[in-house]
Parts: sequence; structure tokens; C-alpha cells
Amino acid sequence: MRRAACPGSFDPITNGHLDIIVRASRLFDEVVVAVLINKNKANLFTVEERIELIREVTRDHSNVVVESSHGLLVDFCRARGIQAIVKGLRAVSDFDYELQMAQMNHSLAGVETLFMSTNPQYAFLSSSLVKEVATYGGDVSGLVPDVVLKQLRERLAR
Ligand code: COD
Repeated sequence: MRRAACPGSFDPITNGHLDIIVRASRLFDEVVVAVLINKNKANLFTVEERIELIREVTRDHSNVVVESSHGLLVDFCRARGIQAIVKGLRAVSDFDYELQMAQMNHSLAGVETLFMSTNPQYAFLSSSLVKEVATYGGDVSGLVPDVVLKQLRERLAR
């Protein structure tokens, strides 16, 4: 079985993330969305909430599963027989760091990283920008799935 991981913080999942996950699901038998837990990062949504939102927006894609992980991504991949990591590239500015991580992951465990170019519609999109714009009352509909938009509005209204 050809299995790929789509890793990230997904705080929260955006339409840019979702586009990459769905496109990867057409190329692999199974795509494991790996929600990485980084205790040093202040997140708006808990890991459980992020997982729930991703499950909700990927539920029509039966070969997409969602899990969380502590620690190294390559250990997660090894434990699940995942041969490839799929990452989205938005711009040249993403490339330097992504290349560094891809080479480190290959050197640690021989896991390959495949880069998929972002849908130009979502090239400017990141979870942090979405949160910032939404915090100041900007309209982020169309940038995140509807269920995420609803949760985001509720969370920021508190
Ligand atoms: N269009 C296309 N792709 C996008 C978009 C967009 N608009 N936005 C994000 N993406 C893709 C990118 O590939 C990105 O890498 C991925 O989605 C996840 O994005 P985020 O912002 O949710 O997640 P990050 O950048 O915080 O994730 C970093 C990881 C958690 C993947 C990384 O830190 C990691 O692998 N950590 C595990 C610990 C580890 O193994 N460290 C050593 C690495 S060598």
C-alpha cells in the first residue's frame, strides 16, 4: 500500500491545506494527515479540535485518515509504514526551509518528500494570517472551510 503523510500544525486547517490533502489522496492509497504537537507553540485550537475539524472536512475522502503525533515526523512515518511526506509549496520563500527539512528527514530515515505546488488561489494563505485577519474582524470566508469559519468566529468572539 502506498501511504503518504501530510504533516502540519493545522491551527486551523485552511483551504490551502485541504487542497493539498485532497490532491495527495488521488495519488496515494492512503493519506495520513499528521497533526504535529508542538508544546512551545501557542495554538488557538486544541489538538483534538484540530483533528475533529480535519476529519469533518475530509470525510468525503475515504482514504484520508487523521492522527496526531509528538516528536519527530520520521518516527511517525516509520511506525506507520509511510513512505512519503507530501508538502505544499506556496512560494520560493517556503522552499529553503522545506528543502532543509526534506533533506534532514531523508537523512534520518530515508523518507522521501514530495512537493506539490499550491493552488494559485491559495498561494497567500496561512493559518496564522487567517487568524490575524479574523481577529480584527476581516472576512476569511472562502479561505477556510465553512465549519472552520464557524468555529473561528465562535472562538474569537469569546
Ligand atoms: N497552500 C499549499 N500548501 C500549504 C498552504 C497553502 N496555502 N499552507 C500550508 N501549506 C502546507 C505546507 O506544506 C506546510 O508545510 C503544511 O501545509 C503545514 O502547514 P502548517 O502551517 O499547518 O504547519 P507548520 O508549518 O507549522 O508545520 C511544520 C511541521 C509540523 C510539518 C514541522 O515542524 C515538523 O515536521 N515537525 C515535526 C518535528 C520534526 O520532525 N522536526 C524535524 C523536521 S526536519
